[in-house]
Amino acid sequence: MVSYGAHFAFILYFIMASLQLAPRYRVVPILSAVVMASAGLSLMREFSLWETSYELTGAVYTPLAENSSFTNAFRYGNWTITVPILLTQLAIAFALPRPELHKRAIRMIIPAVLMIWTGLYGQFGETGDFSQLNVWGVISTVFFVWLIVEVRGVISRGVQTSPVELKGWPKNIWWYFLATWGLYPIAYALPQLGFTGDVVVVRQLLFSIADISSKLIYGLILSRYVLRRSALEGYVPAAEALETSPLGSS
Ligand code: RET
Repeated sequence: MVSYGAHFAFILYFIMASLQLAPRYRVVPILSAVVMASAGLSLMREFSLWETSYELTGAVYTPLAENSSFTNAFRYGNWTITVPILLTQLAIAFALPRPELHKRAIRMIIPAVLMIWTGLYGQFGETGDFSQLNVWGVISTVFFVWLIVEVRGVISRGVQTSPVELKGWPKNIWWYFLATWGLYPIAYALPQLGFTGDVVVVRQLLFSIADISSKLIYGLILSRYVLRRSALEGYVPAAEALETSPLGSS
């Protein structure tokens, strides 16, 4: 509930933030608003599915009925939409020239989608023996490593294209990316990591922390970066321009 509430609320923030930006950067927070809407709807669906699948008895969640099942598969479906957007946003924020932007976005999206779909298949194998979970988890991780290499390339270009004052930003975004995207494979592997507690509950907690970090806070960071970049490149938002003009202040 915290997750989808936060995602829906920030749609407004990102739309408003776009108004402060030079036209070439406006699409960065707008894409965050799209991600917020898409993830919010998917998480709301996940929440209602949870409610029809489990009941809190004492301190533990127990399945409500034999024929009701809970699945995280909707999340993976949703990532297929949000992950390509999150990656493309990065290349747009770093103002890569258009042909390079397209090339780099596609080179990130291919391993990302393969990572998600192989993981989606693997996560159905977490009951019984863990061989399906493990084999497809490893295959998915290979695509993740490929994706990390591509993202590293975009980050390096970001350092090159950023104004001197902002060169530290892409480097920090890189560490932030690794720390937050790295939470997803941990949540996936919980049963195999020997975790014996309430796996379904702890996994929802991890996914929620990861979602708020990799979409919402990531969007905030990118918006602040393009806001600074836009100002350094000489853009003055319309309202401010009016306030500081002789006409506006008289
Ligand atoms: C899976 C399967 C196990 C191996 C790996 C995985 C990685 C998933 C990631 C997901 C990122 C999702 C994001 C969603 C935002 O909307 C598929 C769990 C490596 C990195 C950022």
